[in-house]
Amino acid sequence: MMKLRRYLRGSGRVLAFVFIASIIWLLFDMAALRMSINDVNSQMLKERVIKEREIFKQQSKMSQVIKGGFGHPVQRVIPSVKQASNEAMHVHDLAENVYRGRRKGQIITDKRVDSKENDPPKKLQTEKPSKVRVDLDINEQHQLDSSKPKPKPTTKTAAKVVVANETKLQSSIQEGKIVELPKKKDDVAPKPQGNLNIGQAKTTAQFKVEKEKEPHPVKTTTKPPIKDVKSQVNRTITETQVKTAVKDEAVKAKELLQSVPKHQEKVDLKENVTVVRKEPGVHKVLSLDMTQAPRNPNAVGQFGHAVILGGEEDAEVQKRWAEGHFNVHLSDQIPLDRAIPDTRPETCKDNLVHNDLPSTSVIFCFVDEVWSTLLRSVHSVLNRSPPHLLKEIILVDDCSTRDYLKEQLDNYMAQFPKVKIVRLKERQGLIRARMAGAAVAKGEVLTFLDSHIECNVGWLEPLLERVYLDRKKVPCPVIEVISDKDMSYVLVDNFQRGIFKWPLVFGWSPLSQDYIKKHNMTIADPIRCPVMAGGLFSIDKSYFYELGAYDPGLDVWGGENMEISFKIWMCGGEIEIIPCSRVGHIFRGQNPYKFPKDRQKTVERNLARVAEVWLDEYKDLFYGHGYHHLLDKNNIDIGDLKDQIELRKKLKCKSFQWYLENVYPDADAPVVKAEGLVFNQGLRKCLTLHKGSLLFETCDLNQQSQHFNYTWLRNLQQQNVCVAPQNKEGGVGLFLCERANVRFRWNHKLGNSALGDHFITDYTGRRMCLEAAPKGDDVLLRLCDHNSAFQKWELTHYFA
Ligand code: LR7
Ligand code: MN
Repeated sequence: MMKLRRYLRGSGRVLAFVFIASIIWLLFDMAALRMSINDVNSQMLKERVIKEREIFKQQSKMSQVIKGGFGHPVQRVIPSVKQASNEAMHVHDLAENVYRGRRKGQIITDKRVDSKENDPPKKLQTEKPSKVRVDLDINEQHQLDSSKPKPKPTTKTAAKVVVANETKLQSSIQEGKIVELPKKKDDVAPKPQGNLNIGQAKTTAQFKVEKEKEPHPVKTTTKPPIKDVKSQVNRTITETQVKTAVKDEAVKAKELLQSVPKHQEKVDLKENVTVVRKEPGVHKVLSLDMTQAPRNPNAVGQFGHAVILGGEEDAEVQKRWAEGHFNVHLSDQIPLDRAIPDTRPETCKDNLVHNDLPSTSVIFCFVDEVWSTLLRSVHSVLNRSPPHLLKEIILVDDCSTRDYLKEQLDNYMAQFPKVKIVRLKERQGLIRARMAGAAVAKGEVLTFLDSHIECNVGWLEPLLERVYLDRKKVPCPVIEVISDKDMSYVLVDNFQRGIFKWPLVFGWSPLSQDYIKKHNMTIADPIRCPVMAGGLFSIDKSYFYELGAYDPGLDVWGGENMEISFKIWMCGGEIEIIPCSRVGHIFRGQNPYKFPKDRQKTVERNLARVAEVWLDEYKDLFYGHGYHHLLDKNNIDIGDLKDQIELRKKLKCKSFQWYLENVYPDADAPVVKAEGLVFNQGLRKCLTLHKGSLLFETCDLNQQSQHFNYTWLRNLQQQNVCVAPQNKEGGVGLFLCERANVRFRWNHKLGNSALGDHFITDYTGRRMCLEAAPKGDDVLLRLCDHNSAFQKWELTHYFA
């Protein structure tokens, strides 16, 4: 023992010291090694993201324009996407290998498919699918799973999630009155003006509002939400992040602006004093996108890529198609927060917007929307909107019947304090649903979106900037296509604007090259838009109410885009498409929800209301394009229009003719089908209305008595006097015109068609035609004879 002690006192101590020191050294070394591995990993991650972006840029550059149609702006096909994707795949694979050492599957390659066909595809591909599946390590972070609501978890993690308080029905709301939320200091609840009174809606609108309060942790008694998504949504833009970004970019922007002359002094003429106003600052549009480096780049549909499912999934695709009239089965597999390509024109990123833009309430109305698309819509707003501008997201549930849209949706959304859910107790249709959303909105600007969209990077500020510049501007994003079949995000053609064709059918049409040249337009400039598509736009809230919101008499779906478009333009506003703001939308071939009444009747009734209120003398163009039957009050009750007509007067709105001349000059809108002298080929004389009777005279353009109109209601008339069969037997006489009366309708077409040049009456069952008596002393109704020159008539001018 003593020996041992002595030994340790001597050389042994040194040895022990050396031994301990080397162990400590070894530990440090290992730690350092680990840190450097992490560095390498994150560096590689960055590089990977950069590479992916480059690939996307290349894809955009490679994009080509293909021929488009009236249905939607031309979709651009990316021919070499497959190749580009393969490159992306290669990058991914490399990364995969490095990260995980092995890879069991492949990433999906893609194919852009035109989404115009309505029906579920029989088969989504002809080749054998290169089905993509990446088997991930179990420990790897999850993508936001978009599949149907999952069974409620029993794990403890769910307890982390917070839920919003549900408030009970407000009595005012139950009674169909306007919802007034408690006022905060700077939170003024909207005061709907004009005609917006939900209580006045045709059906008794009863709204249940679930109002968000400050979220609080779930009590143990509270049912856990479907899924602990909070842990998965790991990228949330914080206010501070944005403020710093705004600050930095504002500094840059200021430097840029130094060369621009500033108007710092403005003279207030009323007061006759000079007021020095500080010009508000500007900054470059924020390109905030929390999905830029997605957690799982290999996920199905990531980056907006097309997905081709394996043939074995066809049955499931077909089975679930009707749930949304798009590929629901596929949508459910795509991350709720997937990345999509930044499709803005290059210059958009450098655009300056004001630092003090107004805030917006984003309003989504939905009825029986598919879970994954609804959530992807909401996440796209949360992930790509500057939080300081996003006041709230209001989900208006238009009385959906699907279970998952009730408590499960409440629970899911509870983790996002900005998301509020308004529940309508009766199906109102999207028009009144939007008004219910607007009624509770607290933002200065209302932004309406469909519930199956994906907002692209930088989408919001360019819209708000337009409203900021002029509160009467109503900006719409470019609506891009999310394929209903493969869920790919497809670019659309530039310079497209929304128009209508008769009978008030919405469509897209490109600006003419002349117009583009004349106005020196670039692809990033706002485009004046005669009619908006309807679903996606921002509008100053007070202006929306000034315009009387929507006509609350419009039911369910359809026509409201015409109404608001005519109203905006004719009453002093402007509609614009903003190319720097882009939002993808799933175009469906069919409405996936039920209409409370017949769909066609609902839509045509809405359109008739719009025509009656806004089209003036042009409304006959609407009726004349297949809607004659709407003129007959026995067929249809379009409801009371007094309020709408009064509103138009009160707002001193301009005429429809003004709209056509100034907003949509290239519209094809002749007030009559034909006009001028009515020449009879057999007699070689012209029809004349003289002292209340019809006769024939030598044709003379200067004779007003020989001038007739052939109208859109297919009447042959002079002022309000119509040429019509006297009875079903053979006489023809003159009558005061009656719009709805079938007796006054003649079919008349020029040319070579069967019975071309004839006037065929609608009045008799047999084919009876207008005929000049051979002596020229009478006008008769006779069985049609395509050879008879006395039944052939020609007007001086034909417009349609
Ligand atoms: O009764 C209803 N209640 C609702 O809440 C019917 C519909 N909705 C919801 C629905 O869930 C959806 O979110 O309203 C939204 C629009 O309905 P969709 O998606 O069935 O309409 P759509 O995209 O087929 O049709 C377009 O025209 C409509 C006419 O009323 C609306 O204006 C839609 O908003 C509009 N959509 C767009 O403008 C997107 C681009 C389409 C184009 C071109
Ligand atoms: Mn839609």
